[in-house]
Amino acid sequence: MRVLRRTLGTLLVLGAAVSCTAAHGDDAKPGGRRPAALAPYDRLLPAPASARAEGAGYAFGAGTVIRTGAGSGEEVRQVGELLAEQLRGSSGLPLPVVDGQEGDGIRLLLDEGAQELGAEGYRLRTTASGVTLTARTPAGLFRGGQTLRQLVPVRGTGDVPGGTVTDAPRFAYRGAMVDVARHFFPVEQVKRYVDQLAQYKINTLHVHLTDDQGWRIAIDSWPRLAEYGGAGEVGGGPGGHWTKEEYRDLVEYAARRYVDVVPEIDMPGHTNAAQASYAELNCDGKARERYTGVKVGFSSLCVGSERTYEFVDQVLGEIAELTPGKYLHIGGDEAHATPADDYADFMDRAQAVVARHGKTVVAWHQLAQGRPAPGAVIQYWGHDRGPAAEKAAVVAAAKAGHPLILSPADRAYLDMKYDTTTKPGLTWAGYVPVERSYSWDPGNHLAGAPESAVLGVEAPLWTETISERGDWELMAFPRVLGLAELGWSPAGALDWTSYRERLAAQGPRLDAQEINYHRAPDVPWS
Ligand code: NGO
Repeated sequence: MRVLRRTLGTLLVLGAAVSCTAAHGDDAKPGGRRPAALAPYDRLLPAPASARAEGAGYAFGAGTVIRTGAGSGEEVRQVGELLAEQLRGSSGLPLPVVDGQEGDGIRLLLDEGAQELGAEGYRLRTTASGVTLTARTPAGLFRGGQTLRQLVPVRGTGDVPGGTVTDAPRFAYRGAMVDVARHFFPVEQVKRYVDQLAQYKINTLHVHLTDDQGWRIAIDSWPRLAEYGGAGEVGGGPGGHWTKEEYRDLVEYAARRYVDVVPEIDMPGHTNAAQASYAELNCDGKARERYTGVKVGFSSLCVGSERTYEFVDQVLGEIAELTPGKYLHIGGDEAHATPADDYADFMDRAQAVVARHGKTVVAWHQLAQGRPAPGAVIQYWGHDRGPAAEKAAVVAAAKAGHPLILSPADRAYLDMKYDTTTKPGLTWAGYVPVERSYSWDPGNHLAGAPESAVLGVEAPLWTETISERGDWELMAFPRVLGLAELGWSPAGALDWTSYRERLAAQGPRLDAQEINYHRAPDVPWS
């Protein structure tokens, strides 16, 4: 399967290269030929494992219905309803969802025996009589539906060209993170992002819920965390927090799009908001002032106090209870105010708490220099010029069997400025233009870490400098699409020259969705 996929990926890249040559005589922009000229199956983003145009197409129009197999169950029906809703939005068609596979239209077919498609893969086949999506799971049908959205016109109706896509992800974990602690954002904004991400097959949303500047999730046993610790943010704005109802609603909304929500409670540093809310969390018994600046590394829970571990247990218990997914992120980054031995002791106990609540730990890569518990997932956020000792510890952890999530700050951090002209953002990991954020291979990025240890990739959006939706989208788009492709597409399909054309072809789609994306000069937007 792997070899087959690699070959197919190469074919696809070859296809793109051939089209490029053919376009030389065109009135192409310096960056390449006009993206609109790319054939629909060459335009897909993320690039599928294999795609071939062949035969007659299907006229997607007023008569189109969506068929979910009789007896395939409520979940497939829901996938059909959601796909209908999404396609109605762009086409204006009625698109009723009906039972039964007989007849023309868009058919969703669950085939539990299709082992080769895995947990999220799908096959999409278009002929004159319709489009058939086949998958082993409802998640696979949903992912295939997102591919179909890219094969229909951005607006209105028209032909879906004949052809076949057979597709499955390279990595199981394809994430994006949002920091709602530095600046508060309502759940509605996060849902909008989930929709934007799910269409590019991202399957995990990591929410950074707590930091020095704010605590954003209600905890019943420690109510002042959100009520007091949440009432502020960077720059002195009012802040805010999510109720448990709002959080559950977000989790459910994301789940319907096959996006898993991973909550993060950052510890033992990045805890000033908690220490301001409760005096007893401080070794000197004195509550801290709320903090509205952007410094890091100054706060620490009181590692020697048993009360701290009651806090950790109760908070993580309530968070675990809100979390259907298996992962719970406990931060662990930049605990500069916690001595190294204390850090390792604290993280031992915090990891044990996570296990007791039935979840798997995810932590930032500093945990690798402590004592990661068996199975703990390490999230690497270093960069090319970062300390060798840190990288070595991450590589050693990977070799010892710890899965890795890769978020190299000089590639995957969406809060790094693109270039000198970018208004929001930071530069501590350097500028990250679109090409740089795309041009790396997660399979061999960390020299010495085996590809088999790589669970996937994640694009974090930190919000020290981001307080409104426009800037959020400007920083995330289009770079997050590149991360989506790095997580999904076979290694053989990763190619900047082909990618930037496919990315340019997404422009009208991003426009239609009113996404405020950066018109990066290295991409030949039409
Ligand atoms: C670091 C730091 C965060 C900052 C971010 C800004 C990690 C894991 N800890 O990343 O607190 O917000 O950089 O880019």
